[in-house]
Amino acid sequence: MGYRVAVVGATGNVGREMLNILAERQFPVDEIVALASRKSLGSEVSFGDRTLKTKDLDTFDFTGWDIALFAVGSDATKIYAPKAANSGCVVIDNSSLYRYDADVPLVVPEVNPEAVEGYTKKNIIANPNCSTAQMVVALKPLHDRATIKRVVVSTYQSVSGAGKEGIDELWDQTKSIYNPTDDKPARKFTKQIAFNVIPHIDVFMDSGETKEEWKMVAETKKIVDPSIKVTATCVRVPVFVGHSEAVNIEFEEFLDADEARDILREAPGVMVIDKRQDGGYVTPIECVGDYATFISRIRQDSTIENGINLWCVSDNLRKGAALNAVQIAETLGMRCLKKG
Ligand code: 11C
Repeated sequence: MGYRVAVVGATGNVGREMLNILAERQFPVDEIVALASRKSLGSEVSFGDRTLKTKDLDTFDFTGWDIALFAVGSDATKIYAPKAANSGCVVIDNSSLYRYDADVPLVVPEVNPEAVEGYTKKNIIANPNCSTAQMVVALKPLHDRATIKRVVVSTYQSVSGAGKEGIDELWDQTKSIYNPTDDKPARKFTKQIAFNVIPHIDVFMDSGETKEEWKMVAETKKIVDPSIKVTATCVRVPVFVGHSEAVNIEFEEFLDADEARDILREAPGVMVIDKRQDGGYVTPIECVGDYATFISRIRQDSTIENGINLWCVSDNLRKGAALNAVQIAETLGMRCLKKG
């Protein structure tokens, strides 16, 4: 016996990946429905070797459905997630709307699987931001060994983090560089993204940091440990899929780089590729379609007493969004909503 599962926002990049991953991982589904806004109504999406016709989110009745994976923006989530949750369906939400709500668990199953049990307060579980998800998978096993004091992270985030419009803008601008008569001004991003980098993701806050940077701080504290200090600089780069991060970690205790590498090799969800030679590290193009968080360039930071530097890369549409949501559903099923 399996679950009745709804995917909300099924025609978007993340919604499609949710359907792919549910099928790939053979999530025990008795019935599945793909929901979308009225403008995408009737479009078809794949679920394994089946084709699903999308249904109207606005009129859908969630009563009797077990789990809804939400991949729509915060505005639509605000309307439809409470509707689903109040009908008894557990919402796993990829937007940022509920992440910082004390009554909603924020879960990365390799890090804080036990937190899913807190879903009962609102019938909602939040999925973190993509740049946080991959980083905490790497931080947690190191924190357990040597207690992290402070993290300094710089991100190199792909345009797919900004949705289909971000992907289209990089593609169109890149083509227009070779065909200057077909000028494609920046729309989604605030500056040209083709052959450029932009130190700005999400809105600016009064502090001068961006919301993306703030999210990495707040979410790491909520998922791993509130005592960890994090400072982030988030940068958009002209890469289609795969976020990369240069992470500097300061610990309470000394941690040798070789030991850190051994710990990470054993850590759930982590793949270490760290050969200390030309090409012996991972770049985003190599992680597309994969489940793992890849770690390379593990080395001592000799400028501080107990420091390690590393390079962390993952598929932002998978571990950063759809995969993590499906893993939450699996964890919820194992711990709370057992079937059969
Ligand atoms: C980006 N990380 O790369 C963002 C996308 O809070 O879920 C995901 C935003 C979020 O633009």
